[in-house]
Amino acid sequence: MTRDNAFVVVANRLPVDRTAAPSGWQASPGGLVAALAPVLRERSGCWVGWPGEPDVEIAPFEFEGISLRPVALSAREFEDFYEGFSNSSLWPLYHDLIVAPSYEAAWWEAYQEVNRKFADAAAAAAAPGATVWVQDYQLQLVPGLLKQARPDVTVGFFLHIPFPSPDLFRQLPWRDEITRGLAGCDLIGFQREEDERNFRALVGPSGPRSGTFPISIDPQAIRPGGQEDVETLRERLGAPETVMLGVDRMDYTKGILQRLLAVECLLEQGTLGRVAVVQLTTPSRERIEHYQQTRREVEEAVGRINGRFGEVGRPIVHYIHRPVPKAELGTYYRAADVMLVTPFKDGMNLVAKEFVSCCADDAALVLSEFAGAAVELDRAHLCNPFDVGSIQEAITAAVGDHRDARVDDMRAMRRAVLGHDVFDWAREFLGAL
Ligand code: ADQ
Repeated sequence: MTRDNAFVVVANRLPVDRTAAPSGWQASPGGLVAALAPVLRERSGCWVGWPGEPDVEIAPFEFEGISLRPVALSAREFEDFYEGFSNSSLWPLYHDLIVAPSYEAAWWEAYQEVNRKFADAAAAAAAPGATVWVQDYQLQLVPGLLKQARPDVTVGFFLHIPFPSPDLFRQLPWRDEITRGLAGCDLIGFQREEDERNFRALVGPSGPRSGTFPISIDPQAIRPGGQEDVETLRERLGAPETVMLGVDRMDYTKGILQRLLAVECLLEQGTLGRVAVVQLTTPSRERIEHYQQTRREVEEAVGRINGRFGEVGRPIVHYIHRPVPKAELGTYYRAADVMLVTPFKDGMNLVAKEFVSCCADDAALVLSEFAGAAVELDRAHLCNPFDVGSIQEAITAAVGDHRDARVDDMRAMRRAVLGHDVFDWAREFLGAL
């Protein structure tokens, strides 16, 4: 590897997945790569990340004009660094303990080793005086390690998930090491001002420079479905009066069960009219027990609701547990009357923004006040997902809202989303850096 890249992105995953296609790789869908691809191409940049398969060494390669530098991880490293420390310690801690985090010394060891590997790969790729942009909670030690090895580079870091209050953060047995790792940044970016305030309260005025940069979507990546596809979909759902939609990774932070419980209560009361609920769920982190439990609870609720209120050939909840192609997602968004986004805590929640960019003018968004997106989408039907009654009220208001009122609110929110897309986000962060 030569030090010839003026711009380096460091992320847990490379923006590609293995496929049977001749090149062997396909682009993994995601706003981050869309936003960064132009910058990478312009500034002879490269992307450092894990290729998604354990125990394989893959040489650097080009993909669609972007230079990719794979970091090899063993199966053991993946388990302890990714499933262990990243997703069983940091993820629940940073999402305010929705489930209890586990803290294991062996996971911490692996987190340090793997962060060292990423930092070494970035140091080897960066040209003198390069800009390096490190992404997310899996790589919080990289800025410090990189700055030590390469004081000449400018290091930015963006945290895609919330940053907890100092009271919670101090639980972490390795809190000092993590703050020292982040102290290597020239700029650290957060989704919401509240996250930035939590961080500042922890590190004080002498910590690294910080800013709030709410992430957004690539509006070209998900386009609203056409009228014909939308009508076909609504027919297939039994031409209900109201189509409600949920689109999530299967994660306990997303509050999928709670929204189903709210729907169940409303069905009991008989106030919903003829309704179909579509819940599209992508499998996620399936080897972690809390994720298995979340899936069991969601599937039990789907079965119970359909058993109680569905008809043969006409369930209430249409549940899919596999990824839906982006091209189809736009049809679901366009066909939905009411979108249900009810996370207990979420850095931003791009699903809410995707929906707002694609939906009909008279559609409505039920949105958790604990999603980062609620800051900008404050004309949604906001709810407290810890209170099933509050979700019920928001759904009732969304379904019954006066058509004209909704149109104004939805158009205003769409202007906000389209007026600040993921390209603006990247430009603003890099400008500040
Ligand atoms: P996530 O927790 O993964 O991201 P989110 O922001 O909603 O959450 O992004 C999910 C993406 O996956 C969306 O683009 C969505 O279209 C797609 N997706 C979800 N379910 C799908 C399904 N069933 N089929 C197909 N596609 C599906 C983390 C943080 C968020 C933050 C983002 C970006 O947790 O808070 O907004 O990073 O910073």
